[in-house]
Amino acid sequence: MKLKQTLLPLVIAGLVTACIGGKRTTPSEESSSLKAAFGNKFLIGAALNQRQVSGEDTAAIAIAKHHFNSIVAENCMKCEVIHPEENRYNLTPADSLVDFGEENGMAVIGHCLIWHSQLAPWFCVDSAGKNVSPEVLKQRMKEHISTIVGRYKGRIHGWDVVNEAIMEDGSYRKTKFYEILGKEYIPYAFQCAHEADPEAELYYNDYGMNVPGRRDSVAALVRSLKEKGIRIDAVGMQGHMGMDYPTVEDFEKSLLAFAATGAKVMITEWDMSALPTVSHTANISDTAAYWKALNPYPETLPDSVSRIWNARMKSFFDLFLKHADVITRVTAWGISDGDSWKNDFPMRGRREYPLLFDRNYQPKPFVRELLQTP
Ligand code: 9MR
Repeated sequence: MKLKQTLLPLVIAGLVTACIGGKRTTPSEESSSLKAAFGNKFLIGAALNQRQVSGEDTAAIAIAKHHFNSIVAENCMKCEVIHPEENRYNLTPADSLVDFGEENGMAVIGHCLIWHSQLAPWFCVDSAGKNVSPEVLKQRMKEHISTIVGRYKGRIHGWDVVNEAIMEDGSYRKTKFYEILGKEYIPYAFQCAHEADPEAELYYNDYGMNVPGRRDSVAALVRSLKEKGIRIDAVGMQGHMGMDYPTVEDFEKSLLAFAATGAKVMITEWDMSALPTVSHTANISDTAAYWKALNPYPETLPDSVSRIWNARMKSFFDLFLKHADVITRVTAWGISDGDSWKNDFPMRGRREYPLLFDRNYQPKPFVRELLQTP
């Protein structure tokens, strides 16, 4: 935090204005940006958190404006935040996000309407804690979706309608929605979203999409929605990656399998852990040793690791460019390393390095390479 504050004026000065030969220029005139370089291929976006939307994290905001032409809500549109009680909506944070995107000419993405996680506790149960009937759940889903989608009608480019509903083995995740409504909750959610804003794009979004079971089942789901005449525009491949997963080849296979359904593909939550994957079942009985394994680079990322990380990120970006005919958006899950959810996963307080900009808001080497800036 201290470092951020000390560097802030410099960073902002560097990013926002430059003085060349007495003429003040904006960053887009002065240097290349991701959106200038790749905006003709696909939307290029980032997830924003509340500190950014509220304007507190000015350095991140400067990066967002300079480099990205799309934003997505990292948390403020999730059910537990936006609709915490049956008769209470908390729309102010989402309003600010949509205003910010609109003021800056960005495609705003809504995330997410129906998800088992970060679901408000009241949503699927009655006052005694028992599952509500199918009719009541459908009524609640309709009310939730039509209120939120309807509020931003015409202002949101597209919605993650259903998030993370399919397991690795291809079966449906046994969420409350599934328990009460069966598979039909998915087409129903898409239908409600479409009715609330017929112009908005609609997406199915999931992680670990390289896994064959999930790949096949998601492709089948998209086909069945299309056969029913239900709008689905794209499959969101979240793209939470690590140093050892997925392979570019497996990721490409899934990308092509989704494109073969006729839907577009979006890379919706891109980041790559730079830390070794530590298995939950790792046989480390000593807590200190386990913590060290989880948090191996508490000061800085070693050059040797950084080189591999950057090469891997570049390979994936090259893959996205190769398939720019079917990929309509690439979105990073955050702006700079310090903000990433990965610092707290699977344990709080790790030092992670997963995003396109480092803790000092500087572009990583592969980003500079993409922009051909030294
Ligand atoms: O980045 C989000 C983090 O701030 C939240 O605490 C977390 C809660 O589940 O959700 C994170 O975002 C998730 C996204 O909404 C859906 N895909 C997985 C993302 C990382 O967990």
